[in-house]
Amino acid sequence: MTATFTMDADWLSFDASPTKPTFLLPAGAVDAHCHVFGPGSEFPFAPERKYTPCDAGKRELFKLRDFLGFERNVVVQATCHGTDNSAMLDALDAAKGRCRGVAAITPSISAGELHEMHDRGVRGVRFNYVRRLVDPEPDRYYRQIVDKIAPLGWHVVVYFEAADLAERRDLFTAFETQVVVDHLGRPDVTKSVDGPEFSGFLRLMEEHENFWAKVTCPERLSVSGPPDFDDVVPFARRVIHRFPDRVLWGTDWPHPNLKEFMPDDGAVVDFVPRIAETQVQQHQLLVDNPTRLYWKEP
Ligand code: 0GY
Repeated sequence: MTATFTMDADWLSFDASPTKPTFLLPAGAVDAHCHVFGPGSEFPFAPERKYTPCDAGKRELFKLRDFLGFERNVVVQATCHGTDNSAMLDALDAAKGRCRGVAAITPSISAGELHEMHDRGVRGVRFNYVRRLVDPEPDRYYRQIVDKIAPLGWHVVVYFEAADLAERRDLFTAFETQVVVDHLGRPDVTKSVDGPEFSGFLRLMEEHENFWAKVTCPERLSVSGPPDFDDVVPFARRVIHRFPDRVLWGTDWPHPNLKEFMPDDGAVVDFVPRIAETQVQQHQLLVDNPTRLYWKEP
């Protein structure tokens, strides 16, 4: 029997008619943070999920990729699919080399399953510590996974709230893989960019050359809000300026769990030149860095 799902009553669906960005993406640009949701009838959502989204499958993702001017995507497994990576892997297969994936796995995964995922384009795993999305596991759970993926040259993507970094710092810095921090480590942008909290994050990147940051999701981090997200700009600029070869960028389409408004993905792309101010920075952010992390064999 085909599963049917009803999206949450307060779910905001992605904008199906975005505007064309004014910013012309460089050739080879990668949307390095996006998701696929279902469709639920084909790829059922996980029983343990904390939200039920709208369907947002690979066809819509590829249509958006072409419309905005990206060449490639990195599809990050979303928590609504738990550790069943089928929808993400199906998108990778369909994209024929133009998509890489970041999976969610358990420590019991076999070497055979990992190698199959690698062949299909997976290059990392995501550890999510955001409690409204998952119930985090004990540290040894994540260490066991890292031991399994490190030999494949995969990296770890970590998603956490800024206030939780102190508690996880020792765990993360012990990982010998590359470590990519989602959404600038979710800073409180009402605080100073020079304040102790964000300085601590910058120090983490300074002291650990295997750490990368996604300078993504102004719409999630901003308190001043749309259309300009001005309060996020100094945080993103600071990271790009200090670590130009360790930053990634993506749309975060289909923008899960936004409750107030849904961004226009054309405007999302137009945010890039506000945070990466030179053509050199833009090329590193959109082309060189994601290509190195996801398309080059280690
Ligand atoms: C994001 C952010 C969110 C959701 C997820 O996997 C997810 O469910 O990542 C969020 O709600 O903050 O990166 O898409």
